Amino acid sequence: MAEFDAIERQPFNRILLTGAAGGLGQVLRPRVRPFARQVRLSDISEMAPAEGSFEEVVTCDLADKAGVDRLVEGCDAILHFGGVSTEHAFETILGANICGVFHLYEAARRHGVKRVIFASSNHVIGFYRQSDRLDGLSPPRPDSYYGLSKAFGEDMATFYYDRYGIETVSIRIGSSFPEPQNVRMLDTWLSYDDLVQLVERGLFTEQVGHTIVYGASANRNLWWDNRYAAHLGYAPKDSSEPWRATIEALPPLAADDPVRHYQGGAFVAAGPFEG
Ligand code: NAI
Ligand code: 15L
Repeated sequence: MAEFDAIERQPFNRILLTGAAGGLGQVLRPRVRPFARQVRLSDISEMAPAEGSFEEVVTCDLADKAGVDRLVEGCDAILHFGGVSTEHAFETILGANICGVFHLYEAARRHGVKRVIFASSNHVIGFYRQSDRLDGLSPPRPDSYYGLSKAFGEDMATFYYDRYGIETVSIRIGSSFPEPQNVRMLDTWLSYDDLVQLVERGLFTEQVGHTIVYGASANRNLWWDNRYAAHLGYAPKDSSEPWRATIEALPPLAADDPVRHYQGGAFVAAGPFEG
């Protein structure tokens, strides 16, 4: 939206980007520079030393409460992209995603952070059928421990807004990769440019409370209605359509493959995790 782009806005003083060494973290790292005077990059993995004085690197495990408290100090906004990003045993998800999101909001409260962008996931609603049409008020149907952890993160965001006034935009990201990889991703794909647009609008839109927005590009079949996030003015520019012919020419999936039936695709069939 032209009006949004034209708004005079103050960049944040220091934005924290968790998960900075990950796939989306590496995409966001150069693209959040205009949003803040300084960017603090963090991950559990080591990263190459930052270039330029506007970047700093702090290695931190999200499961470490005291470490996360130090990590957040001095920041005025957080892009929370760190954590376990696929399905695993509950015990693996627990520290990084469940304790991690609590540590992050508690540190945000202690250090006066007012805005968080939470990388939530379509796996919060992954057990819905692909024929279902959802909006931001549709009840969660997590498809995995991973999806449960993202639902918990969204609830954490609601609680910290209601109790402490910390505002969050939770982006229920579909599939954000350079290109869609299968028939499901023709519907769930989110281009990197559209992801950055969502992050920017999440950071700079006034009064978001806790807003849940679905992160998909302008794909032909949209499962998700963003009417309750209309105040963000998200207007996706990309579409999966240029990849349709290539993907539809791939060998067909089995008739009962969950990738064909469930919004969360293969995640609905992961586990159990025993022994
Ligand atoms: P990724 O797995 O490439 O990146 C996640 C990063 O978090 C990694 O660099 C990892 O080292 C770090 N991490 C893991 N455990 C940690 C811990 N205990 N403490 C600190 N850092 C830890 O995932 P990707 O694709 O970059 O996703 C980023 C975020 O977006 C994740 O939260 C993921 O759940 C979410 N998301 C991504 C989607 C996608 O299509 N790429 C779709 C939906 C959600
Ligand atoms: C996610 O939440 C994952 O982080 C990502 O790796 C993909 O699996 C994506 O969802 C998806 O559903 O395609």
